[in-house]
Amino acid sequence: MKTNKLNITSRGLFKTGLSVALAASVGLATQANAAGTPSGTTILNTVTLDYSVNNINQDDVTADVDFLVGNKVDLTVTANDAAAVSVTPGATTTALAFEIQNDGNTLQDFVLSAANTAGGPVSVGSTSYTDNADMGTTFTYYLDDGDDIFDANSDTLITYVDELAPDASVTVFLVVDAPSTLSDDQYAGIQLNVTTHDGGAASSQGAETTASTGAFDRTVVQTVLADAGTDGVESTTSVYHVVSANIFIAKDVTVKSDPINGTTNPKAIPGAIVTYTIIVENRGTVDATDITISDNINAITGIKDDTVANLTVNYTGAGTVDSSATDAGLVNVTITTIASTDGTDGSGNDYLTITFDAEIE
Ligand SMILES: [Ca+2]
Ligand SMILES: [Ca+2]
Ligand SMILES: [Ca+2]
Ligand SMILES: [Ca+2]
Repeated sequence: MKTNKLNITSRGLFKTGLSVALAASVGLATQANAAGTPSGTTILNTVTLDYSVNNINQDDVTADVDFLVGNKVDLTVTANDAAAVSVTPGATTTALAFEIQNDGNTLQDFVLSAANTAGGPVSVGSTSYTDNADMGTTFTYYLDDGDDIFDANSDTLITYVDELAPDASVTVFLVVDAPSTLSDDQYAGIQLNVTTHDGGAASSQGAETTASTGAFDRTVVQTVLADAGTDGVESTTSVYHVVSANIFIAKDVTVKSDPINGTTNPKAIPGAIVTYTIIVENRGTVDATDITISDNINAITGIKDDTVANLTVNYTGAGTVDSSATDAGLVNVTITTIASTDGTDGSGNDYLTITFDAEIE
């Protein structure tokens, strides 16, 4: 006859009454399925030998052996965003979301690091993009408070995930500055690296978890790195999509009249009236707001002071246009909004022209 016993060290659960053990073990059994038997569990096996002498049954003889279940390290790191995350140049609080799951059978700490990906294809989920930009290099991480929404006030700034139980997972946000030099429609990939560390103490980062070397020792909790690459490190990528206004501006000049030729083939001689034309268009994917266009005509050598006239703004888009020629020398045009590109250059609600006249000195 042979019996097997399962004792879990540091837990009194299975030593308590049957009804209590059954009720409590439902949740435990579900939780323990994927990761397997928790590390540190003592598995005790007793062999029993029954025999007789001269047909008289003798006392059973037994022998025990036990061993400790080892630490099988495994983890999964996934990007939570379904597609590239839009970011504005200069933004400092745009987050990427990741899920970190402890697939091992031991409570662990998981240390976070990240880097920009350097060109080429980069994916978030099943969507691939071409990396052609970099974000900043200072990465910060936040542990989500459970609502799956990044909020620097309610989520917790961390450098590692502390004490993640077997089969448990957490949502972590990565935040990095978007340089102001980024331009519309660029993509910047980020690789998040998660390194397995010992749980150590709560609120304290344990040492990096390493594989046990040498022969099996049934009295020691030995460690095997069971993740891909057997290094205790898993990584994944996510992607920022830079979205911005892309303001095109150009300036041109024609001669309207001169004192000799009038308006017939006039030339740019002293006393002539010139017409300046300024073209502005938003060729980017996001509205531009609070636009101010200023042109200090009185500061131009060769143009007579205070001769600006016929200031005209042609704009069919939404938003307020305010224009003035203060002291007839300083052209100021302010516009509340220029819409994102309509895909056609030189026309549309994303396009405006400013014209005004001035006299050559
Ligand atoms: Ca890059
Ligand atoms: Ca949150
Ligand atoms: Ca810890
Ligand atoms: Ca257009």
